[in-house]
Amino acid sequence: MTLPATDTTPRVSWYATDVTLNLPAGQDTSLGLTISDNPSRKYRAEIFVNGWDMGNYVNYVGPQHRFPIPNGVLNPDGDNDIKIAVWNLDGSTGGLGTVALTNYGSYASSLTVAQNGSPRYNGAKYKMPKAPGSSVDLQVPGSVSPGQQFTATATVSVPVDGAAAKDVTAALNLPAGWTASDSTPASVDKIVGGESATFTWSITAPTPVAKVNALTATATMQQSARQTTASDERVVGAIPPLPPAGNDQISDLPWLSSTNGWGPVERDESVGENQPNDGHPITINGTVYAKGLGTNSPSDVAVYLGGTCSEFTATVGIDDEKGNAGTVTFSVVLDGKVLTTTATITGSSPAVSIDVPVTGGQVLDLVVGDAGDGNGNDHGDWANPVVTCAG
Ligand SMILES: [Ca+2]
Ligand SMILES: [Ca+2]
Repeated sequence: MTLPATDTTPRVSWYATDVTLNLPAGQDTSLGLTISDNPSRKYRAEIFVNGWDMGNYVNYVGPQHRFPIPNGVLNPDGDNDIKIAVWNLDGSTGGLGTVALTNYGSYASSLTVAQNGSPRYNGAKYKMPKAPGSSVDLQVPGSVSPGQQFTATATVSVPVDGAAAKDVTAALNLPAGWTASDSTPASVDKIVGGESATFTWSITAPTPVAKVNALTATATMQQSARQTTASDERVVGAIPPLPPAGNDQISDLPWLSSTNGWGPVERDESVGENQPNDGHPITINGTVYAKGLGTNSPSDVAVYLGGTCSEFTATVGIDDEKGNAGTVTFSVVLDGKVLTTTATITGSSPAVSIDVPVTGGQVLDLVVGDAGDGNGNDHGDWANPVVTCAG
């Protein structure tokens, strides 16, 4: 087997050869294709035999240098077409190296294997899809508040070489509870190639509004005497409600998210066991607190402040339900920035007061860490965690 040349230019090169075999009848002979080269040369190769992809060779990595070619792919008594696509990874050390057919051995056998023709190229299957005759671009806010009213626009465009669109209308598909005005305009007589038209709606989000809302605009038109459509979908998120004006207990507010090391974070009770609502009154060193969060490290409660709050205060410690056991740290994080972290607090530590400004912050995270020694007995309590907000 010979190669015409070694081409080291940085591109894909195809190496092709025909091999006529006349292997002895009545024997099962196994052949493979072996590529050998200096591993400092940087290229990859895809190996095809009789149209079948036999594998990918990476000269500078290996480890595979031998690619068996099963009978049924290889024709032992006739012509074989071997093609190797090589792409060089730099401008000087490309391939291809030495390529050889290797005999793995012959065994007397009555076995005969039928040839399996590879699938031919299917021009219809792989042809480029037809360019769409029109497109829609829907514009809506990324997220909205409950009950918020906003304007949505859908721009319908016809490509430069597209057929003119006539009698164009546009409709919105909204999630349950959302309402929209009729479109302005109600319809457009004609959009010629290279032009566009914009439809607008006044939309009102429901109260409450779901976290994820898919809105779709679909334009319907006549193009080349046929009715065609084009559409665009956008996802609108929800802005959580702002904390009410005054001093708000975190356990009375909705949370953006919460994570906990043992069951869920509990509201106004200790974490207890790993089921919801199985805790006890929050108690730190004999003092009982009616309000607060019962956690087990590692824990994180995220609350939306929306830039309307000024101060966060809390009293923290390990709940008495674990005696003197447990070691934790408490951190207050505002928009990803740590405002304060306590020293390690143990089950016998006194309660610790936290008081930090949160002015202008959007998202508050109350984080309980395991103090580096695992989370056994780490029943951290946030007693009276309060944000002071303008509403
Ligand atoms: Ca629990
Ligand atoms: Ca711990």
